[in-house]
Amino acid sequence: MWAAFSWSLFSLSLSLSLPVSLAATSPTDPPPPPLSLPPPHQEIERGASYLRLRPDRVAMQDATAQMAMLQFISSGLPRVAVPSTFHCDHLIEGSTSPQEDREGGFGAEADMKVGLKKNKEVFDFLSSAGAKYGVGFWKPGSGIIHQIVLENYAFPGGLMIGTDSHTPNAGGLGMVAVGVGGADAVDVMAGLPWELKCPKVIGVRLTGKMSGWTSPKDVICKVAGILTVKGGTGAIVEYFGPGVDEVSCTGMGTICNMGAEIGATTSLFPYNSRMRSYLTATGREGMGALADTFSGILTPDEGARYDEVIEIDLSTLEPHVNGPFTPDLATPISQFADAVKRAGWPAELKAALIGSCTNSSYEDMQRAASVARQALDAGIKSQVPFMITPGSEQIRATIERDGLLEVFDKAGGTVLANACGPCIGQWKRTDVPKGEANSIVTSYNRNFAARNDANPATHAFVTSPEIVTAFALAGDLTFNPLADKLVGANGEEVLLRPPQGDELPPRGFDPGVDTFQPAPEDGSKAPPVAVDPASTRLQLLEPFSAWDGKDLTNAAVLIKAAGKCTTDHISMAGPWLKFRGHLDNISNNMLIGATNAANGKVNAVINVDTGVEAGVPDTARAYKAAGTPWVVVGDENYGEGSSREHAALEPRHLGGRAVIVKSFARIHETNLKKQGMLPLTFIDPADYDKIDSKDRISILGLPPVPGTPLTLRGSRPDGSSYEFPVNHTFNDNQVTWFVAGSALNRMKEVNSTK
Ligand code: MIC
Ligand code: SF4
Repeated sequence: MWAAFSWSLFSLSLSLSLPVSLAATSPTDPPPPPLSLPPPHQEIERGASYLRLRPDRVAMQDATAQMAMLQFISSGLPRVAVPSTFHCDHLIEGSTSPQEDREGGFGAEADMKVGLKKNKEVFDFLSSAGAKYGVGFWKPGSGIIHQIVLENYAFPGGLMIGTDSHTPNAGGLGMVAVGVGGADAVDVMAGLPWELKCPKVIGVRLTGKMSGWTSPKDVICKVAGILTVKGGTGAIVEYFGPGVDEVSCTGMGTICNMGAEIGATTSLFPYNSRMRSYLTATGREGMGALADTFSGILTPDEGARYDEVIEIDLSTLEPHVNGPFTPDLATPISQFADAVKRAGWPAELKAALIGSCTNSSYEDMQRAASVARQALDAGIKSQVPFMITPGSEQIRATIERDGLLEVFDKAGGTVLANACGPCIGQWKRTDVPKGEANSIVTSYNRNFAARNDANPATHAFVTSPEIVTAFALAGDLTFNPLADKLVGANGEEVLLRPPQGDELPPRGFDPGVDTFQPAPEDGSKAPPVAVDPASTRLQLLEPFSAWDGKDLTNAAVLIKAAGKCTTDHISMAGPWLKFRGHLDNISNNMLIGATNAANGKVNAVINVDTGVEAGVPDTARAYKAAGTPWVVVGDENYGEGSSREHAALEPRHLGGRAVIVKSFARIHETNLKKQGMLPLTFIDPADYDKIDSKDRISILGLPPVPGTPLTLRGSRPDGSSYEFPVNHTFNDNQVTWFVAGSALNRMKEVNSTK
């Protein structure tokens, strides 16, 4: 594995002025010809040059893997070129109260039964595609992609991509791990170099020592508050300084995981003894020994050059609670009760949820259980539904063996399946009607409106598992566990002691049930992968048409979106996850969460051809049928959040041509380019105000020429018009995707000439 080491990043160090930060160095053993280098002697410029990299591995979760695999199948290639895995985690729904379809049961076992039945077709598809094309298959129940990767595949100095925005979780083990759309994964699985704009490097210098209630989660909650949801865009966030060694390996994973919430390309920690212990505990002693011998190049040089440095003193860092509705609204716990009262957020807590890929380590679970145990001793139980999601079967089995699950159970907790569940809106919640304002608190990472339970009035807050547990016991968000007391069964007041937890299980990990299906050496004998043409869940892809060679003229503005427009607004998850393998069906959710700037409503736009008001997907379909091209106009950080390429495929499928916004989130911008769309940005953000949704838009100067803006011309209904330049970030290679109609079309063109 080390021979395929990420020499690709190493090559950066050749061009960047030394000494370099860790993000720009990685060992090579020995380096193959560095594909990532531009022609000899050309400088690599952070934030500007495109790198062509060779990742060591690809990981895909079930909700994004379907589309990635459908694209891979249509490329006609026989087998993936790099080690790759599927993880069945997003499609299992979690229930927290008795449900009819679960024969009156709820929780892990009941949910798994229903999940397996409901998603059989998709799991069978992934399992058979894995066998045919050489992709390892982690069965439903095995756990959440990032936890499995950390436990099995991540290694210091490696480079991987994953079709999920929280792939950077592996940075906790010193791996450069980047979240991408499915089309990027297809490139890598096809053996092509993977293209990435050379990131800038933001350094976060940690000093001091954490204690008491403060945990790694608070580091990233604090960083999110400083950098905001777009502050990490185009950057690797690299942690360094003496405080780094105070954080456990899984804690570093938590910090890197939630770097996705600030839009960072990835986050990374230098190799240290905490990683070494984790490698040993997860059965990778040999890898640890090897990493030791390379430690010099897995740690930053003295005086490394960072583009920006943030200082965090762990000794004074308070626990933080972030939210509601955005992960960068960070409030220290000492000020949180006031913030709740001042903002009028519902103080009564309705549900508390711990676990997920972000926070389900052994240490997390022990610290949460240590809080619950103290409450139990005082006769106090959770005041609200309290859910625990183990990140993997290994974690579940280990915390069961060590008695932690019993503690949670006695405190009134429900253990959910080893899967994403409520984190991705797969939550069969019945206690609060849709539209009713209420508060929930989770140890997850994202809290956009409607994400967990499809209720836009739910105020979701994110914090550490131990603070979530304390809130669950109080049932009230104005409770500060560091200062306020609970009342025990005997009427006596109890002040909770700070949580305790072992970094790693003293008795070692219990692997639990074996849930992995390796890919056979030779897939050619495996049966072909069948997709039923009548299926509502899976649909083979039709290639998009090539560019017609003309400028885009007189396009309608399908929607001018106002404010936050994340991938959850563009292609909602939850109930729509079931259509992730069927482009036409999932397109019925396109932009239904976005707010129309013209009327302040969601999913209500005027068709400018007919004057009829209808839902966004219906209107798009009407334009497509009438041959009217359309564009989307949007605000800042458009496409923030998930890596889901459906947010780009859907507009392309329904006849969209361009998305013109103030700024993009990285993965979404790439996804749009890959599918043959034009992602464009206003050079002057005030130009956003010039466009009215009744105008007709032309984009002149196509195809895009690298480095040269395009021209946007708007024609108003009264016959007047306006013009301004708009930026794009296409490079020469990406222009070929636009011309061919998609990156996949281009790949096929190139393959056919070989
Ligand atoms: C998420 O956390 O938003 C998800 C669900 O894991 C997504 C992937 C998806 O939409 O399938 C992500 O983060 O990329
Ligand atoms: Fe799953 Fe949530 Fe992690 Fe995304 S953030 S991979 S939905 S657990």
